[in-house]
Amino acid sequence: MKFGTVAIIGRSNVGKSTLLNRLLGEKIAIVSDKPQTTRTRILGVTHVPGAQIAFLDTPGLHKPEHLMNRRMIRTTVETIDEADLLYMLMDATSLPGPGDLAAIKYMKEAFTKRPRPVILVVTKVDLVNKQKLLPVLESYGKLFAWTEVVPVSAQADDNIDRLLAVTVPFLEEGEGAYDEDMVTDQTMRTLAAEMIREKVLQATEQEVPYSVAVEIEEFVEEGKLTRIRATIFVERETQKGILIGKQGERLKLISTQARQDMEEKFGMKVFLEVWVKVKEAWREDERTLAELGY
Ligand SMILES: Nc1nc2c(ncn2[C@@H]2O[C@H](COP(=O)(O)OP(=O)(O)OP(=O)(O)O)[C@@H](O)[C@H]2O)c(=O)[nH]1
Ligand SMILES: [Mg+2]
Repeated sequence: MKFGTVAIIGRSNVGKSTLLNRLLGEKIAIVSDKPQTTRTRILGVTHVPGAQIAFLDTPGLHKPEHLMNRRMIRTTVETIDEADLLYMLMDATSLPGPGDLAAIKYMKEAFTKRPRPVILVVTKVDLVNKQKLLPVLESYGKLFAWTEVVPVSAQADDNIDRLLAVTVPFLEEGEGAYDEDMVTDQTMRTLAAEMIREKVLQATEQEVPYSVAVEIEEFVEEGKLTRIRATIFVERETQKGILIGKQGERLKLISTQARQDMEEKFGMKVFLEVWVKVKEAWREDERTLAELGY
């Protein structure tokens, strides 16, 4: 039996969480087209013949502007430090940019302290044709002495099996650290909060996605029905208005979509009540960040 931890790292929006979900064959991390979707470290455990792999999804490496963002970066740096192996993600639809170079800098710092395999995973290859892919792979390939380079599409499930196959030889001999049936360390409450946040990110633009946090106030299982009461925090009155929408339309859509996801994931009927509250500058507030688990 082999076991190892693999940190999935890279700049915001490269497709880390989409890859994690694909590697597990189950959606446990929320995904959106807005940068800074993932705010915490997310554990996902999978089994392949002869091995257990613990994947750690991380917040994207970006320039931190608020205390929350500094926490996010710290989380990623700590996760890089503890992982046995790194997947560094780069986006096939663009050439290396400042965000990628900054991400590589973080990786190199950890690598210098403790060298270990770093696999370059070039993502979203479904979006580029074969001729365009070669020069992209070449320019990313030059940025570091990568252990392996694996182009994948997490969305189209392309080459994921190859990524797993090149990973297994680098794992150490040993028993898995987690129970056979454990998939993630997130509680149902956390999953529920994240499902709501995902719908908010998908339904809003500009600064709203960054200003939103979700807290579960009540989570009660009553026989076949689960009663969930959640609060969405925003930073300003105007954001509250946007979130609620004309005659409450947007909030209704967000909660309906989130409830459907919960019912599917938890396999039970859900009664979901969602409130919106203004909490000024919560992203700078130690206590609120701690309460939210950031
Ligand atoms: N076409 C295509 N889109 C992808 C693929 N992987 C991710 N995406 C899209 O890219 C966007 C970002 O995906 P995420 O998985 O949230 O990216 P992330 O790196 O986790 O982002 P942060 O958590 O914000 O750092 C979403 O709109 C995804 O649907 C892929 O393989 N193909
Ligand atoms: Mg993510």
